[in-house]
Amino acid sequence: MSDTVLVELADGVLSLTLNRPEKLNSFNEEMHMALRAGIQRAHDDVTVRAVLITGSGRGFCAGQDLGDRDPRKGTPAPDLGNTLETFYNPTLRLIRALNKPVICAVNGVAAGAGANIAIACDIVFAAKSARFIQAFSKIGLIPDAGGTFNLTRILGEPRAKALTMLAEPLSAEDAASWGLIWKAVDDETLLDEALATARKLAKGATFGLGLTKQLIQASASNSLDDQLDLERDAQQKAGKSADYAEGVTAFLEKRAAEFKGK
Ligand code: LHQ
Repeated sequence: MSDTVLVELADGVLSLTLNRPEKLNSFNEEMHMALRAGIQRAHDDVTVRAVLITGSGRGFCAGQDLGDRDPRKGTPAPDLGNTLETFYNPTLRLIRALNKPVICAVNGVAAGAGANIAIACDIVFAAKSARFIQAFSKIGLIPDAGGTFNLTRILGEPRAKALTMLAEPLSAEDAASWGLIWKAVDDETLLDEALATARKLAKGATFGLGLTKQLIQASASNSLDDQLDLERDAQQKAGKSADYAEGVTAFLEKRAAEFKGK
């Protein structure tokens, strides 16, 4: 098992900690595969009801490890399309397809694909000292890992274009006030707050949360009519879930619900 991602399962929360701190947790192939395996486990393991992604050390993730493809080595130009298809895109798709909440605790700088992986998570907390940098333009690349999709939809064209073309750092507090993340919190409380949220969700009606996530994601490319149809179908499923029966029963019995995520 690789130590480039630390994996821990407790209280229904699978914590995945990017762990190459000396390189600000930038991605090499090993860390890609370890993160992918962690998220795949969240798909496969019914005892996992929420995921928390964070980084060790002072950074969250500085994107691709640029030392991995050193142009000074004189090797032919790499096929970065293939890198995306092989490593980044499957992970992005897995995070979005996972029918369980993915919480991200951005503990420090998030640059390049590291920023865009964070933004692709469902609920993003960031330490007030963290910065988000669309670093791609500084090295002649385009914003990947879903950046052109998510930034444009969340921020609109003017801010998406300026952020990506200028590659200026965006503070955690500005990211929160722009709606790019959920909350900027004190550095000292980041992990506790993110973990408490993950634990709360893991105890929640996760069957319905999974449906909610998929509906909200689908809305970006749907008409209102399409979306109303999807809501009808999803509510039909939710209404047949054990979580719904338990939620209503607990309400009527004036007690806390015990959801099972089914
Ligand atoms: C790093 C890195 C790094 C290696 C810090 N690699 N060592 C997809 C397809 C395929 C290929 C290309 O990329 C992509 C997607 C992408 O992600 S492209 C964007 C790649 N990332 C970047 O361009 C960011 C590069 N890093 C930085 O600009 C800075 O390090 C930031 C602004 C993130 C942090 O700055 P500082 O806080 O001043 O830290 P630092 O620069 O001193 O970094 C600390 C160490 O981490 C340092 O190593 P050293 O041995 O000198 O202590 C850096 O070399 C290393 N490091 N990022 N991406």
